[in-house]
Amino acid sequence: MTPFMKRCCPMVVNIQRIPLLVVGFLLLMISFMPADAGSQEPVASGIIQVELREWEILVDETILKPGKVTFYAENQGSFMHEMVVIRTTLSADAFEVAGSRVQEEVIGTVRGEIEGLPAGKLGEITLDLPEGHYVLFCNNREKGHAEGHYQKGMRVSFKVGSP
Ligand SMILES: [Cu+2]
Repeated sequence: MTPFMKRCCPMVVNIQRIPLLVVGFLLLMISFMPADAGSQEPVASGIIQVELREWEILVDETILKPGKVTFYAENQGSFMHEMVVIRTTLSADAFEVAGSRVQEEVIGTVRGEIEGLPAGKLGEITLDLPEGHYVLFCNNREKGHAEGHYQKGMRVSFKVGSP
């Protein structure tokens, strides 16, 4: 068998697979079509991506459907961080602080947290969240720093329920 023949045979097989490829492509197209483009509906995925760094927390979704929500957090900074999920009526920048740390039990209900996430590491947690206003924040502090991570800006709001 010549090298050409060897290359030729897989092509014959590929031609027979074309109808399957077309069906697969169409299914892919349908799955990417937005159900209701431009609306402010809560996202259905129940997944929220979180980036932690000095000194901010970024999220890719700010409105989620009630129920199971999985947080994928990545520490993109160079300090150790954490991610506390709290349900509270207070805005993200209005928390009571004592000794450069947020008084978690005073400001709302802690629903869960990823503790001690080292620089460059990923953390994951799934929580069952009822409707409400939530804040993600980091409650770490550095020795010798007057302000804790929360005070330096590591906090962000999100909502569970209708916009
Ligand atoms: Cu932090």
